Amino acid sequence: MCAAAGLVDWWKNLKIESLTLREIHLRLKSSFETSFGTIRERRILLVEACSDGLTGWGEVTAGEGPFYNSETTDTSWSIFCSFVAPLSIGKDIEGPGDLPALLQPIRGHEMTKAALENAFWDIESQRRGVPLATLLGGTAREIPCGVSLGIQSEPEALLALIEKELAAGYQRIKIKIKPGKDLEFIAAVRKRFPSVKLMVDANSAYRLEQAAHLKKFDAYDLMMIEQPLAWDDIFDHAKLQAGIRTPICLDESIHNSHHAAAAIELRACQIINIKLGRVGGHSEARRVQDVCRQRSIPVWCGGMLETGIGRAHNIAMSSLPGFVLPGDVSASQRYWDEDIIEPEVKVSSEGTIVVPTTPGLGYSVRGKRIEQLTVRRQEFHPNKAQVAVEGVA
Ligand code: OSB
Ligand code: MG
Repeated sequence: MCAAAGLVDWWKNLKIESLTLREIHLRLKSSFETSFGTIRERRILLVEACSDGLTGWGEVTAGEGPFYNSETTDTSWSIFCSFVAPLSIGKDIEGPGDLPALLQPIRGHEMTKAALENAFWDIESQRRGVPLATLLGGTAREIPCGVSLGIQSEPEALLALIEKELAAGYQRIKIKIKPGKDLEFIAAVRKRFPSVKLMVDANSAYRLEQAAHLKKFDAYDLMMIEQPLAWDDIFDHAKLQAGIRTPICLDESIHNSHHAAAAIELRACQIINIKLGRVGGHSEARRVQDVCRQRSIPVWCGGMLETGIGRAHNIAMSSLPGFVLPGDVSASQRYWDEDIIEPEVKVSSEGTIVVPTTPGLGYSVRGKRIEQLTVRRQEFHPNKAQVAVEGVA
């Protein structure tokens, strides 16, 4: 825990006084199947940062295995302990916007770095006494929400799920697809729900050679197809987009604003999904949003089955003006029996989440519950870390 709060002088530098990394285990209410595998038991890393008597929280959005991107819970633990904490602990920064430069020597590992930076955006928001959304440049009072539905065994099961989510108010439906689990499902959904906002997410399950097959999706008035081709590709997506009408949305391939500019200029996509972890934190996420807005490319906020901490950061980010499409940010109750924040994230009957107006995350973090869920923890303080840095530098 942090030392007691003193005078909060936001114009002064922030010192990175202590960091705590925790792994918590949390079971999803129901398993989530994508083209790369099925997820049920989540192993999630949380970063708790202290500065000026204030506490900030960030979440590492890496998966348990390297199947969405190359990061995992365990690689993130290792990179955080060996590199992120030693590079940052004890340092003075003007604000969280300085963290990307501080962590710049570490290549990749965006989700690990994002958790630290986002924790400091939480702190900065508190010490300035402004809501996190406002601090980031957000203006929306509520954000439009969609749901992401995992691959089901039969179209009937998917239709039942969609029925339920539409009744709850969600504004758009995303369904996960993979070869063999695509057209039949899309056709069934379109037939039952002729006017619903519908999109599909392939998580890199197809190859350019399957363009003729993907072109058949054009008949179903999809808002977009998300990441049909390889996780690290932009070029083939441009070739695919030239031959299909359904707009392509990139997720996995966009790690920074430079990638976004390149993908847009190459016409590899018409929409971009921004995930805070994937792009390395709020600073870069805002830049991706800027690049897209300048080029009239709509963006929306993706999800990574986050706890309330990651979800609160997603809500704040989604209030930025470029986020014009419903995102994958939905109610806590869809994921967890009990979240780790209070109150839980709730969605209105119009399918929106109200953006909090209090400083910080806008939700309180349930410390005791986190303690109960913790399976390992590591603390970092300036003096100890300097020893660790010697072996690293
Ligand atoms: O591609 O958007 C994705 C979950 C895990 C990994 C990748 C993705 C997803 C989701 C879930 O679609 C979105 C959510 O509800 O958090
Ligand atoms: Mg996706």
